[in-house]
Amino acid sequence: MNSFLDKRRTLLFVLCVAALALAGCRKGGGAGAGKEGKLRVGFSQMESNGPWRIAETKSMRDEAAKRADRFELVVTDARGDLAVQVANVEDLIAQRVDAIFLAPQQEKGFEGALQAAKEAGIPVILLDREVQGTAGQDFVTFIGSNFVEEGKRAGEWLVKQTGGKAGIIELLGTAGSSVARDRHDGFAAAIKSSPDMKILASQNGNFTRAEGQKVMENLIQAHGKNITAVYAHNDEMALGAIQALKAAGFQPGKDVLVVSVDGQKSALEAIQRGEMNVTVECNPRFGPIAFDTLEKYLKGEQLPPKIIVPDRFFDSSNAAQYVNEAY
Ligand code: GYE
Repeated sequence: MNSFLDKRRTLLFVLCVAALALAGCRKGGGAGAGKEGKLRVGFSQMESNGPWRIAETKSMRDEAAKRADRFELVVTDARGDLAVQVANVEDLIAQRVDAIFLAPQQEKGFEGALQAAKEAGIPVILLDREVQGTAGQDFVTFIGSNFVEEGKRAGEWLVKQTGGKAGIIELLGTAGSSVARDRHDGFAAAIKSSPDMKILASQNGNFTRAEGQKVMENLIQAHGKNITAVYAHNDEMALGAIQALKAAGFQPGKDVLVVSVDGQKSALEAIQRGEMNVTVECNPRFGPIAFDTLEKYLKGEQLPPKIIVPDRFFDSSNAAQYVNEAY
């Protein structure tokens, strides 16, 4: 046998194996493929300041763990700072992850980061809040609730319950977030045709319990007994307001009605105690739908610009039924 030919065959074989190995790696996710060819996916969380955010992150981690044969999840937490969150996203791009789930704190500010992701060929799926831009171009799609509808349902309940007459304190969510704007607009639309539904004050409580409580304390000083209802953009602020009302001698849930959004466990418990009246559900458990949507995208399926998750409505008639499954 010709030894020269033998050597050439061996070399060819080695090259083939190397080429196949390379192709295998690329199939596993290109430049960003992580261990064992899994897809490395980033989740940029804006903050972890209450049960809603914690439940959302947990749901994403749990789902990634269920799909561990395919995915590896990298979570970043911007601790409520927009600049930090933009830097987090830029860092995920620099790491060349294969996709990014983004829960953006505010609507504006992500333009540059989204452009960079696009240039790097990294798909971005928005979770729970929106950004300015166009689905299918600046990001893949938005998965979340219809916030205008949430505000509307809260307002409609209050109009019905009060016979169209109330002195309302509105506790707003984080300024510049799509959620705060939409929950305000939906509520305003629902009370518009009832002239005696008066918003005494709308103030930012930043979606946190401590700020909700503080703002409410000040507003009680300013408006006293004219306050007959509180509309809070989330449960944490509503729970803060309840504290302030109790401290000032009010009976929240009775002489001051408390309407909110989210449906966390402590809110359902407050409903059971009669201190909160209703909360419109906003479900934070995005894990399954987020990864299903990413899988669809990877298969090349056409996706709608928005994927709206349905929300339930919790009051004294069903709080006991749902409190155990709440977060
Ligand atoms: O209602 C609130 C959280 O963006 C839909 O943000 C989310 C909202 C949620 O801080 O509790």
